[in-house]
Order: sequence, then structure tokens, then C-alpha cells
Amino acid sequence: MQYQRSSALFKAAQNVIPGGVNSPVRAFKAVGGTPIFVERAKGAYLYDADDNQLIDYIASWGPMILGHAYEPVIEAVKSRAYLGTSFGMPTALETEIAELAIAMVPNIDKIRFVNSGTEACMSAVRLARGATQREKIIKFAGCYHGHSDAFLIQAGSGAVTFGSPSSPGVTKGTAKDTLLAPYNNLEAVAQLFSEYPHEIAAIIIEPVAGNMGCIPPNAGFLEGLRSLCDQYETLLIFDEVMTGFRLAKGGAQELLGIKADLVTFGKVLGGGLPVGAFAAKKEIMKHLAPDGPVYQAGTLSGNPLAMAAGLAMLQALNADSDIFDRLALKTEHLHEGLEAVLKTTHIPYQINRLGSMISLHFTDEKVVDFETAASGNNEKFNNYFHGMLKEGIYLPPSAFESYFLNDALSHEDIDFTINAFKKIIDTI
Ligand code: KE4
Repeated sequence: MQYQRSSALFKAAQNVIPGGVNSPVRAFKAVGGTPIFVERAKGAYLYDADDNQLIDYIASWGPMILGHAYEPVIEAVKSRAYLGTSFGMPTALETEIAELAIAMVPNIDKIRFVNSGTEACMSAVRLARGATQREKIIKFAGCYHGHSDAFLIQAGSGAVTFGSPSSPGVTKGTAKDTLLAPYNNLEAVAQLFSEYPHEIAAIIIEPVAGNMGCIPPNAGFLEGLRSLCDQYETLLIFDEVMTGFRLAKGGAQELLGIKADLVTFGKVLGGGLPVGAFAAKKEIMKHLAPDGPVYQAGTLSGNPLAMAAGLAMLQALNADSDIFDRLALKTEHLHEGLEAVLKTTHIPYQINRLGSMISLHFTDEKVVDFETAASGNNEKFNNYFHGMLKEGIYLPPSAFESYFLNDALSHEDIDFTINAFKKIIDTI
């Protein structure tokens, strides 16, 4: 594999874009080397600027669950574009996708579309604060809910990848209202409630964490959060930007059988175009402008192109009765293959998996929270990442990310991936 053109493109980009990228995790800072510039993609494959074909395990960090350039989404965007790209006025299309999303996801009556997962989570927290008249929130170290100030405290994903989980620029005033607990630690959350019994508007959590690698909830953890929220009249926000429409039609609420009070979405919901959303029962959504006083707005919210892409995506997922089982089985196949290779070595490892989310950690500690996720051997991870890249496998360029399998991946692709791992295992 050679990357001359990606290197040249990266140099040019660095002259005009901070770090040469529009989102830090793309810069390969954690793993070193030159970021890959992609030209096009189809199905499970990326084609980079040097025309290398790569099997894709990030799926644009989740959205491309049906594979890249999925025909019905492309057609929907193309035909919609001719009708005009944005009006700043309501369209019937927004009602159509809202009705379908509400039919697919449990415990929601109304949904507001925005333009990113960050905007969805930021707005959901404001709505929770407005509806409860309380100011504090609880988040979990290593969880990432986008780059809104309130969340950049012990955040995961790119924030922790670059060693700045608590970002400069976040004021003390903001930080004081964000309480922190370790993921999977119910006692720590109970402790916060006993310290602030009437001040916590919401808990916001990734019901399956994907920004510390993949970390499923321990048995009883989410159930415990649900009962603490009921006891203290605090709202439980499931950040399903990653898990929504990926783990099941109804996301983590459906798969894990836990009822959230507010749910946020992004990624898959937009079919690859910029879409986020937050949703709840009407008793909560009635506080949101223009019905209620909690303000939230957006020029391109409900944009017809993005709605057309998202609707085509949801229609495909809703019509396919075994897509989620298929994806889970492919992910299990990958898990078993990687594990079989690792078992021939003395390399300490953990593999975490749920549905089509999976991650490999080079540590002998069970990875259940940020601290144990951070105990992984980064040098091994970086050798693994670059070794697999050389074999034509594109993995997340950070140990603090989950892989996202897509339905276009064939069993041959997964076997190819496992064989690539076999080839490089002695080099990591
Ligand atoms: P966006 O603003 O990036 O659309 O969504 C923020 C967000 C919110 N909640 C969860 C659970 C998320 O995972 C994300 C964004 N995910 C990262 C990947 N870890 C986006 C990739 C990036 O930052 O470039």
C-alpha cells in the first residue's frame, strides 16, 4: 500500500483546515502516520486517494449500516435535490420520517430533528433542565455526547484520544453543573443523588458505550439508573446517536428493555447526511418551542435532502426483519476469528461486543469503564491498526472507538480480515 496522494492532500489540507481535518479523530494523531484521504466508497469498501481498496469497519462512525452508496438512499437524495435543497419551511417529508421513527422506537410520541448528534444531546439536556427546573446533569467518564460545553468534561472519543477529555474553553460555571461518575458504577451515581437530591435534571448516558471502545452495560446497571431517576424525579436520557437504529429497530431501549425518558439520535438516522434528533413522550416535548418556553432552532433542521436520505434508510431497516440479527452474527464471526488468532499468543486482550458494535483492547483487565479502557497497551494498538491497514483493513484510528459493522460486509470480507490479523499478529 502506498499513500503518496493522501500525504500530498494532507499537506495541502493542513494549510487551510486546522489539523487538516474537520473532525480531530480523522487526523490519525493517536495512531501516528498520515490520515487516509478517501475518494469514494461502495458497499463495504473504501477507495482512497491512492486507489487502495480498504474493507471499512468504521462505516463513517456508524451511519453507513447498509454499506456505502446504498442505492435507495442515493436515489432518494438525487430525486429530492431537483425539487430544491432547502426551504426553511415545513415539508410533508419531515412528518413522514417522524411518523416512521416514532413507530420504530419505543416510549416516544414526538421527535425534533436537528443537524448533528451534538445538537441533539445539547438540546435534550436543555429540554430536561427546562422541564424539571433543575440545573445539574450526570454524565459518565469516557462517554461522549458531542462537543457541547456541558459534555466536554471527561469526554470519550476524540477528546480522550488527544488527552484532553476536559477541554479548555469550558467555563467553571458550566463544569460545576456536570457531575461525573464511572460507567457501570451504580454506587457512584447513588452517591451523587444523595449529595444533590433535588438538583439533578437528567442523567445522560450511552446505553452501550462506544466512545471508550465498545462497553456494554453490566447487568442491572441501566435498571439501577432507571430506578434512581424514578426515585429522584430525574429524567433518564439515552444517547442513542450510535446505538439508535443500529442495535435494533428500537435501538438500545428495545434490545435491553429499558425505558428512557428522552432519546437522542444521529448517524444512521440521516443515512449519511447531517441529521440528529431528540425525542420523548409528549408530556416532555410540550415544553419545547414553539409549544413551550424551552428554545431550540436550526436553519437546516429537517432539511429535505437529509430527511430524504434518512427516510430511505429507515424504510430499508424497517422492512428488513433480520438485518440486526444478520449484523450481530457477522460481528460474532469477526469476534470468534480474532479471538482464535489471539489465543495462539500470550498477548493480553479483551474483546467487547454487542450487536454490530465491537472493540479489541490489549489489556488483561475486563474493560468496563474509562479507567479499564485506558489500561490498554497503546503501542500494541497502534501496531495492530497500521498492520491491518497495510493488509487493506480500515479500523478506527483510536483505541477509544467502537467498530461499526455494515450489512454489505460478506463472510469472505470477515475471513479476509481474520487472515490479515493472522498475518500481522507477530508484529504487534
Ligand atoms: P456528532 O455531533 O458527531 O454528529 O455526534 C456526537 C455524538 C453524540 N453521541 C454519541 C454517542 C456519539 O458517538 C457522537 C459522535 N461519535 C463520534 C465517534 N465516536 C463521531 C466521530 C467524530 O467525532 O468525528
